[in-house]
Amino acid sequence: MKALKRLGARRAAVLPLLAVAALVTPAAATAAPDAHDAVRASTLGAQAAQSGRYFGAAVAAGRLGDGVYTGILDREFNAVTPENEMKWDTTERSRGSFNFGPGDQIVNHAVAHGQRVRGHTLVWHSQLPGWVSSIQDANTLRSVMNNHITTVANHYKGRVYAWDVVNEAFADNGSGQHRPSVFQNLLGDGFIEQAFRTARSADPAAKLCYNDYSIEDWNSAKTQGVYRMVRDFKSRGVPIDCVGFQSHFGAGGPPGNFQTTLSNFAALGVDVQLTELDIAQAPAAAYTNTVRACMNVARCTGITVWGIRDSDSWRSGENPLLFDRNGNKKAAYRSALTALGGTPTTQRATATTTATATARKSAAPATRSAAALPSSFSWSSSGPLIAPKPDSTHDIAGIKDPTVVYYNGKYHVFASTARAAGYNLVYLNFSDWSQAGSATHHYLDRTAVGAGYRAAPQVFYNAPQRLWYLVYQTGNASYSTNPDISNPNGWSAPRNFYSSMPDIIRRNIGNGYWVDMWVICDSANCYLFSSDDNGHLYRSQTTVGQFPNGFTNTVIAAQDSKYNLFEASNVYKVQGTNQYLLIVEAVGSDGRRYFRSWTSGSLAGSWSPLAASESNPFARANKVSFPSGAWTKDVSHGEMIRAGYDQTLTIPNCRLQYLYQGLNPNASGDYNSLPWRLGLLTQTNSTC
Ligand code: 9MR
Repeated sequence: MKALKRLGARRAAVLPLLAVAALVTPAAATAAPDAHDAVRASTLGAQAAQSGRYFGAAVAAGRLGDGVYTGILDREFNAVTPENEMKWDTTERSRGSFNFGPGDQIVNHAVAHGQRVRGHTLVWHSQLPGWVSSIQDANTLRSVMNNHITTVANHYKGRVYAWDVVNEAFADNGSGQHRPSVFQNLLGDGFIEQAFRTARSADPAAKLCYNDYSIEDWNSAKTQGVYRMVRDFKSRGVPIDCVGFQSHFGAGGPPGNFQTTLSNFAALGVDVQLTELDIAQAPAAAYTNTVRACMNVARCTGITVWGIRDSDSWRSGENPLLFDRNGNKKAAYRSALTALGGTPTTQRATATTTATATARKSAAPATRSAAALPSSFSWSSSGPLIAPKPDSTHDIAGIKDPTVVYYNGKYHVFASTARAAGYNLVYLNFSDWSQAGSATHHYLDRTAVGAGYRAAPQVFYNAPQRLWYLVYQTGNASYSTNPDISNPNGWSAPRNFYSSMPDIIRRNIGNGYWVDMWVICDSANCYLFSSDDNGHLYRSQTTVGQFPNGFTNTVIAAQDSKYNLFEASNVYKVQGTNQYLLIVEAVGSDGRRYFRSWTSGSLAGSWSPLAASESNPFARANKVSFPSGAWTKDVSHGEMIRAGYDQTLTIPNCRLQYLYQGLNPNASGDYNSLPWRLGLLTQTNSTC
């Protein structure tokens, strides 16, 4: 990111030559920018994410060893619900003795793959151990229930985004009343409220949901009963955030008034979700109608199917899911993806014929998607999506060096703010790229991060520590931590990774600058990369356990001439492969910024060129189409849209997206005052 006086001079010198080319901006004024089109995705989770929603699946811990199963899970879904592993008969089979093993297996998998977890379920009359159902006095049951909720919610705090606090408490008999159960019988109607209040105290950050089946038809007595309860809770301040509609449908799909039901509940001030979707025989039209009902309701924030392949379903005889027994996509899959706004690929669409299924076994979707990255790349760019928002005390000229994670239904972006006086940091979040431009900018110099030189941020969640880290440069390599990424005031004051610049950097930096610190961890170690604007990429190492302390063994990880290996390096794990990707910003022969790329089998290994030259770059303006106008010739410092958000920095293995800084080609002058803007590249040559 560095302000480079010498480069500024160099760019000024080439600008007159570029002026003619810069004017050849095809139809810039007439093409309507459409961020949505630019980011249309080809998997369920990625597409749902474009509208700030999630697409999840019920997961069984016992199937996590099945590669086809996890291949689909990690490619398609960005949320999971443990199918049975968090139920009372597993978590507290005997009183006071808790077993989180199977639930942890699923949560660990989800955290490692950037999937959010819906906790299912804290209080349910079914799958309840005999010792609970045979309790006979209210006081004992109340304390047992409260202790169960508190202990389970505490264990998963920070890792479960929403809980089905109470499941299926209403009767099917047309009364609109609660069903009989040990909870209802001993504690009365108030047990649901009690459960929600206890859950809120145990994990104040988790969303608390009521979950039930056969409440999709607005006219049914059961739906009305649940509606009255939610209305009552909201009016009395009983903590409830969401209602889960299980959506176990017959072949006819959802009732015609399902969307009405969803909007009526949403209007009470709760989010709604489809939590256990499956449809007998999976008719494509029934899936379309179901997904559309959710998409048409702003507060319908996610859909979870109750299993992955038909053979994984609790009603497997009815083939109700999106993938067949071989893991092939069914017609229902394509309906669901299309209804989400995505584009099913032709290649995948052919993968469903049973005649070819056997022959395809070795090339099942999961296997194919785990292919290594290609060796050349082409892209399509959005227009500028994020521009500075100066206020009375922040006269910002450029917004730069973005880092981004998608977490809890939102993109969280941190970036450098640049002005003649120097650099600091800004934070914004939004649920959809089309809203990026209208997001509020929170200036971090007003927080404990502090004023002065802070730039080039990198954000990630340290899952073992359950803590967010913001890494940035201050002259040293610095970081702040925060338990809640969405709270800009939660960041700690800066601390340094090193006591001073490591010797090897001091010896090699020449006239450069020490910039662009980047942390990535594998299962054993964390690595801190940095650049010196002088042709060197450095790498230090510590253990995952010691992080953020103990960075030593600083070495030169890669070197080239100054402008060929300049700055802004990103290092990522490629999802589903044993490949790591390194990209480093270079300065082209035209003075414009572009990226080169390398891969390695290990973070401490040596890097082999992937698309690493000016003629075959990883990302350079001449390999980018600009449907809404060629607004930049620089493809400069940015961040990949990751598949997850934790310290492993995992990115998808296809249809990459890169948030980058670009610049009006006619701009010139002081480097710090250049009008950098942020745009989004989407890979156009991926095979998925
Ligand atoms: O899919 C679950 C199945 O494996 C269990 O045997 C069953 C036991 O009751 O529960 C199934 O999941 C249920 C969910 O937890 C609550 N809503 C109804 C689901 C289907 O029965």
